[in-house]
Order: sequence, then structure tokens, then C-alpha cells
Amino acid sequence: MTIGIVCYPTFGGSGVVATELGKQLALLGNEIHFISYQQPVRLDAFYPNIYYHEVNAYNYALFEGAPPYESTLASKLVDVILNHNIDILHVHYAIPHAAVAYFVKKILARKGKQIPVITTLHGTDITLIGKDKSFAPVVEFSINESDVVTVVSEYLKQETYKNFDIQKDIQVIYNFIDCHKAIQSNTHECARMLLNQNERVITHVSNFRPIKRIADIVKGFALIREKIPSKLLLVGDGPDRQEIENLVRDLNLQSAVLFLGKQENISLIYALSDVFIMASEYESFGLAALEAMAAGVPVVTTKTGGLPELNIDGETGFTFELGDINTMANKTLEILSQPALFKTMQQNALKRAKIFDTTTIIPQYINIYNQLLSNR
Ligand code: GMT
Repeated sequence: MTIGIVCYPTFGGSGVVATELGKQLALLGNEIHFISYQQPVRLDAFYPNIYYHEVNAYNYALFEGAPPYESTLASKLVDVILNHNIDILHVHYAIPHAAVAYFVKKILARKGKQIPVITTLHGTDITLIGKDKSFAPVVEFSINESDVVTVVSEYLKQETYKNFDIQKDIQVIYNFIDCHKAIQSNTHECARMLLNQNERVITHVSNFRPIKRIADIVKGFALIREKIPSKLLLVGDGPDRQEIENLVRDLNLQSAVLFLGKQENISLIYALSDVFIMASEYESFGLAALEAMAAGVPVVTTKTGGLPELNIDGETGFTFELGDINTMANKTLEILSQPALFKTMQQNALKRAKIFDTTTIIPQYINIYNQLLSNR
């Protein structure tokens, strides 16, 4: 199959899932064409069967620095689909990709080419931005016009039906992870540089947006550190970074909270980690938590959105109510202070991550592609 994949190229979960999906499909012998405005971060090397097409902004004085991305993306897609004989177009994140895909489908139909479109909804494209009236009618229309719609959790499926008038079946295909690659054992050098003796490591990875509630994590960590020598590794960057740095200074935690910035390969950091914390207001799935679990790290997460579909309270870690910093801290301390529980949860986290292994999830996408092609 030849598949066109449209995604955001950044560290955001939707771009990561789209890129890793393309890489897995390419390994299976399919030809993959990524179309985006920048090389996706996870497309970090040469991969056989993978091609990347950049959408270049067309600037013109009239646009006053806001070039119409949708139009240039649509034109690029028409060109790539026709010239590379793309069989299927798979767009990730509804805004604006699903609407552009509809437009492209119509343009190509006039040229005698039928292109099936699959849209994967990832989260904020429904729960935050998508349902805002600035986007809602377009999102609803383009979901209904996609040939197949998938979401990354049961929770996101229900949210999509709740917020929009959707007249089609939505399929749940969870985020995935290559469990073999997630384990990283060579951590000694790194540990020596970051940690003092006997220190435990708590990790958080995100795009530092308000939805992630990183302030809760820092406040919870302050309570944990009163009881157990530990460090908090904050990986990623985004709009809340400065505010969090200020909070860390206010709490006098500068030597204990390390801002590691954006990291392309975080398996080494997970390998150092004892517990991963996610305090999000909601997550449609929580890919970073899955990545931690696949490295055998117990997770302490809010019980919001799709997170309970991934993190089983008391088994793979613990869950807590949104904003309940005390429970977050106490549950983390419980894991850190009870070696037997820690070990069991490490094993359970890894075992559960395997349910979301690429070998299980990728075939679910392939089935959809095959169905779409056989319907043509
Ligand atoms: O806000 C983000 O975390 C980025 C966002 C995205 O769409 O790029 O992530 C969403 O998609 C991921 C991959 O499907 C999910 O694992 C994340 O849970 C989801 N984020 C939210 O729902 C907040």
C-alpha cells in the first residue's frame, strides 16, 4: 500500500503516534509519504520506504504574515497523491487536517481519482479546541465526511459523540509502543551526572501546557522530598515553563527539580525513573505514561479522561482525583517506600504496556486500510 500521512510535526502526541505508525507501516513494506510543514521530530533518520513532503508557506503582502496553510496543504496533497499514486490518506488531529482532507477528496474526484480518508482524533482536537465554536461546525462536518474515524480511547469516543452530531461509527484504536525498544539498560553514566547517592527519581514528560497541571506535580514533589531524598525530572517545554521555574524557586527546590527540555530519545530517562507522574486535567490517552510503563516504570496519574483505560489503580501504579496533591504524594511515597510493591508495580506496568504493543495495535490500522481499499 502507498499511504499519505498528514500530521503535526512537533513533540505533541498526535505527531508522535502518526510518525511511529508510518515507521511501523514502512517496516512492513508499505510506502509512506508524510506531508507536513516541518520534518516530524520522530522522523529523525533515513528510513527505507518513507518520504517526506514539506508544505511551504506562501507569503504574499496581502496575507500580512498569516499565509493560508489549509490551501497550500491541500494543493500539496493533491500533487503528492496524484504523483505518488497514494492509495489512502490518513490524517491525524482533526484541525485543520480533516477539513483539508475533505477538500482534497473533492478536488481529486473531479480529476477521476477516489481517495479514501481516515481521520484519527487525538484529544484536544475534540475536547478543547474542536468543540469551541470557532471550529465546531467544520470539525463535525469533516468527521462525518471521513470514510473512517478512529479515536485513541473509549473516553474520546464518548466525548466526540457527546460534543458533536456524529452519524457514523467511531473505532477505538489505542496509542501504541514498541516494548522491545523501550527498555534501556545503559544508565550508569547518566545517573552519575544527575543524581546523588540514594536519590529516587520522579519523572514527568509533557508539552508544559496548562492542561498538564505541572504546578500540582511540583507541589506534590515538595511533599515527597520531605520524606524521601529524590529528584524530579521535568522533560519537555512549553508555555507554562517560566511559571513552573518560578514555582520551583519559590519552593526552594532548584537543586531537586531538573528541567531537561525537549528530548528526542527519552528511553534513557525512563530507565532512570522510579515513578512517572501525570497530573493532567484530562488526557484522551496519555502516551507519555504508556512510554514510561513500557520501560517498567509505575505511573501515578489523575483518574481523568482516558487515563484509567491505561493505568489500573493499585496495579500499574495509582490514580488520584484531579488536584489532589496529597494523595498524589502519598501514593508515590507508598511505591517508593515499599520495595515489594515497587517491584510488583514495575512488572505490572510493563505487562500492561505490552497490551498496547505495536504488534497488537498496528494490525488494527492495517485492517482498516484493507477494508477501505476493498470497498473501492
Ligand atoms: O496536548 C497534548 O498532549 C498533545 C496532544 C496531541 O494531539 O498532539 O496529545 C493527545 O494525543 C496523544 C496521542 O494520541 C494522547 O496520548 C494524549 O493523551 C492527547 N492529549 C490530550 O488529550 C490532552
